[in-house]
Amino acid sequence: MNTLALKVFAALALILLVESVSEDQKRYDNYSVYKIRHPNQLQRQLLHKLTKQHESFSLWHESREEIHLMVSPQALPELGKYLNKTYARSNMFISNVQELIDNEQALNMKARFGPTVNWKRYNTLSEIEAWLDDILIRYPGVTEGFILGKSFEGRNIRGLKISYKTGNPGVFIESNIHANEWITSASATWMINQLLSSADKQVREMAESHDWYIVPVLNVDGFVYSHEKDRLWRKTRQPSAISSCIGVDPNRNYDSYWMVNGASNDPCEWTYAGPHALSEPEIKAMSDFVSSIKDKLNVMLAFHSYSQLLLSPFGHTDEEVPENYDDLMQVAKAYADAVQALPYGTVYQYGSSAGLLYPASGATLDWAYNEQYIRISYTIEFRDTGKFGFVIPPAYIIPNAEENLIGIVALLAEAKKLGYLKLKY
Ligand code: 0X9
Ligand code: ZN
Repeated sequence: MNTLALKVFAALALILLVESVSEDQKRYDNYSVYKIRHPNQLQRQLLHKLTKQHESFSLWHESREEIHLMVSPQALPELGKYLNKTYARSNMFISNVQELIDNEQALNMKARFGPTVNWKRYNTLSEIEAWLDDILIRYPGVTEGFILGKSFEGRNIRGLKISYKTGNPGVFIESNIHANEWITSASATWMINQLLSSADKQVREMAESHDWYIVPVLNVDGFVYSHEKDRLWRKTRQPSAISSCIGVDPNRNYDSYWMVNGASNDPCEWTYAGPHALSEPEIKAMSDFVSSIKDKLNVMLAFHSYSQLLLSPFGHTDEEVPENYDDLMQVAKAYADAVQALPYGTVYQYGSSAGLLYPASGATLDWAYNEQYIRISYTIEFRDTGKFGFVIPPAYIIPNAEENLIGIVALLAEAKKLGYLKLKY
């Protein structure tokens, strides 16, 4: 074959590959995302009513300052009516969600011919697992694989323990509990690599003086579904007995103030808490595993995206704060300052989950704090603040992971200073 024929053949093969992947995937053609700034009580209430139409509207983000709302093209006139009626201040920041998804997929296809995990594209679950196997072979003395349990669809939920010596304080990292937050597992795997191979003095020191338990993808079924069928899928994949809508928000399913606040009993909603606490096998598995080693755990970090926030307990109420709230804020400040001091200059806000973001109960950080006595417990909402949202291009993986690793160095140093990293019993 001559070179031209070869090029044509390669191009055709790529097109076929892209098409076979995108075949029967949910499409978001001309879905747009709007920012509504400083919504008042009435604007918020009416907006929540709108979002009951699940096919047309979905809430990407909600805080005191801003709401991000994805709208189908068919529902644009209705959004227009809402904006006129309520005088809400808004602007569109994504005009076509499908375009972002297509760009991401094209990049994934192009980079697929390189090494499997190089953080230049988003990896699938099987690629992440193959990479974990390789890590276990390359670092036999200090790594150990563990299995949390099985997902609803029967997949193993895998984790990696890194330990350089005995008697270290324990740090647990839970990542990709929300299926569509791909930057979380991409960053967690990058951090694993750094903990094992970085030559940076402060990273080495941190890596070797803690025991790490890292679960890069907790919601494995949802993650696979988000790769194969619907890029924006958030929940688990367990069907409901009372509705045709599938899945539970796993970050409302922990057994701590379950369904008390900011959680829905409607299986069609993004924040559906499930029929009962721990109804999701993934959360039951996590709960059993963490309970079994809670005496060794001093820190819990739950990776999410997006909004650039470091959130502390409580999430179930904004009417009280934990007894060590001042310490939690001091540790959070150390993290945010360290992140901002890097050349990227990324700004993270910090505060209690319910105060800074919104009340929501049954989430990992609260359960770890309230039920497992892990006194340093946070949710980290990674980049960005509303340019790409969940579909953040892979070029941001390394900057995001880099700054968060340095943030965690500072976070742990401050927690140590305050006496939180001593052996618990
Ligand atoms: O709502 C969530 O579960 C988290 N945000 S996300 O956009 N990644 O879904 C935030 C959880 C923080 N906890 C509370 N607000 N309670
Ligand atoms: Zn999340």
